[in-house]
Amino acid sequence: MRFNLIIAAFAGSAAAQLQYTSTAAAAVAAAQATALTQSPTSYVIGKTFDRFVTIWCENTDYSVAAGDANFAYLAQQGKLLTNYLAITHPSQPNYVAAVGGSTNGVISDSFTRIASTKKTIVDLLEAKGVSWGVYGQDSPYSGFEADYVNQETGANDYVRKHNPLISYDSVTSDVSRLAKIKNFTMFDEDLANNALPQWMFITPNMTNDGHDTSVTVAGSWARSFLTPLLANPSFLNRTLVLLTFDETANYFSNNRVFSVLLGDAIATASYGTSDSNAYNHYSQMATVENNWSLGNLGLGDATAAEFF
Ligand SMILES: *[C@@H]1O[C@H](CO)[C@@H](O)[C@H](O)[C@H]1NC(C)=O
Ligand SMILES: *[C@@H]1O[C@H](CO)[C@@H](O)[C@H](O)[C@H]1NC(C)=O
Ligand SMILES: *[C@@H]1O[C@H](CO)[C@@H](O)[C@H](O)[C@H]1NC(C)=O
Ligand SMILES: CC(=O)N[C@H]1CO[C@H](CO)[C@@H](O)[C@@H]1O
Repeated sequence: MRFNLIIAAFAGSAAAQLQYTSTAAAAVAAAQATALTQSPTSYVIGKTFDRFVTIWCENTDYSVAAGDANFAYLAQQGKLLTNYLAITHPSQPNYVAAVGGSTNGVISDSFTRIASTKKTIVDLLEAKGVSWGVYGQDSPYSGFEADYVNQETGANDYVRKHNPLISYDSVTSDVSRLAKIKNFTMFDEDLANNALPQWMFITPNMTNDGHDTSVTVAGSWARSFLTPLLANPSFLNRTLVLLTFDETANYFSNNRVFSVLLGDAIATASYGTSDSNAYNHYSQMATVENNWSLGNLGLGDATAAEFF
């Protein structure tokens, strides 16, 4: 896995690209065949929801997302949060913070590892028996720790920096935790088997999250991904969904990102309404921690406002 990452770092030149696709493809195929993958389920009853799902798109200012027809449509299917701020720039520390209550000193998108003494929401969830999973679109196998390009076009596809847990040694040093860091093939399988976990973080690929494309692509993807799920009882079973963005594109703004709460945990009477309370990425942790009485990490999660 480290080997793939090193190869990926050379992927800039055409020759290196070729080396990447041939060498890494063989290594990936071998690992794909043996990678441990796990989908344990649980039904720990929460106070207001029994499942939490967050879906992250990329690099879009609030007003730009609000102006997209599909994001605007989704806001009508739930409650819009009009004062939700990302934590920082660039991407990676926002993902890291949303599960660890702190950016843990991460200030860039470069390869990073966070010391095993640093805890995450996973420690709290596991202590109470709440199942969890990360689904990263186009990751080639469960527990993959590097970056992965589209094997036909060479385009950036799955990236480590958008995976919230993969930089934490407390996660990657544990094979059964790595086995719960999966791809969308596994999401489809888990959904079909009614084996989705109670807490999940979903990262679309670099096309669908808008990173390498536009808000139009991200909005269209989000609507098409969510619409069938919001009608599927093996997804929607006292479920709270938070659709958000990692950060704004404009580094000189207050980092306000367009965020919508969806799912049957939201009363239909509040569909199409908005909430102007101050939230941030730590609010996801605060909400989940209170819902299942998980305690907290004593970091950003301990002081953030919870949703509702
Ligand atoms: C997704 O992960 C599973 C489990 O490791 C693997 O078998 C499958 O081939 C992966 N799907 C894709 C499209 O790479
Ligand atoms: C991302 O996924 C979509 C399918 O949802 C696919 O069409 C697109 O090619 C993928 N992006 C990359 C870079 O492979
Ligand atoms: C919904 O959740 C309950 C427990 O809260 C569980 O018993 C039931 O099997 C779930 N239904 C589906 C369709 O997942
Ligand atoms: C998000 C959520 O469900 N919050 C609730 C968690 O439980 C506390 C205490 O019962 C409520 O006050 C919150 O509204």
